[in-house]
Amino acid sequence: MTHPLNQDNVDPFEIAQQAADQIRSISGIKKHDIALTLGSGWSKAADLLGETVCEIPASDIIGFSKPAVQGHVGSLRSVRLSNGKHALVIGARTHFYENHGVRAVVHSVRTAAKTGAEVMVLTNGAGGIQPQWAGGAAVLISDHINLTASSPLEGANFVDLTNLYSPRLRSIAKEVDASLEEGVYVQFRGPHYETPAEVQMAKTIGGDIVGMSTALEAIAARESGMEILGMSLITNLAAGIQKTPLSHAEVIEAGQKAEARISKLLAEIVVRF
Ligand code: 8IG
Repeated sequence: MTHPLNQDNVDPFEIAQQAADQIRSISGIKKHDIALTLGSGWSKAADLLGETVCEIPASDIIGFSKPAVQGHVGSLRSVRLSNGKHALVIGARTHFYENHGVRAVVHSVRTAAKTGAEVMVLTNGAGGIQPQWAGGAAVLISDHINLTASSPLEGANFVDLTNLYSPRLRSIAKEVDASLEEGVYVQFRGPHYETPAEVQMAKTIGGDIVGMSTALEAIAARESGMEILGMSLITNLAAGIQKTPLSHAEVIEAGQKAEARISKLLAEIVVRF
């Protein structure tokens, strides 16, 4: 874990402040109101949200490491919404399985908070445990179960996680699309997908969605005082729920098919925040 955020005497909030200062000076936008992390299948939303003020390679900003996975885009965009608010669109996610440490995983969220964002929208591609979500459903995250055995919080920092995924923001999403369903997101470490037995465990403990992101980021967003909306694109049914083996290619293809529809939905939701 030679990531700069993990070096001795480094304060991750100080690095996030420096990153936010860089974004402010490059974009010329004093305050971003909303931040969105776009996971697999959601990238097109960046174009539909509004007018792009500027696009910054994430590697130009302190603390951001290069994306490891094909299908993940590595840039930060400042977008002006039609309601005049400014959104910071994060197309560069560091996953826990990359082993850069949990500080690197949540750096984008902490940076977003330092740019002024009060709302954090976390999206992902994920596996579905509910069979009715086959074929690219977008699902609101109602709560999560963190199976990473890690936390972005350091020291005796006892942050409350009740209503972590904002009931207010979820109800705005349902005003846009009343057919949106909700589910409990279970974050596994990955990068392997689950065994069918692990999926049955996730179901038994109350999970509806399995993935490799989001929960750790949501915890950091709550610590920073942001309101959180979480949405999963179900690109595949979880192992054992679907009868065929999972493949990354299948996931990418399902994401591409759903992208225009879910991106439009997300753009319509965010402009109401
Ligand atoms: I896309 O089935 C996608 N990401 N853990 N399980 C986990 N992560 C995922 C899955 C899945 N599909």
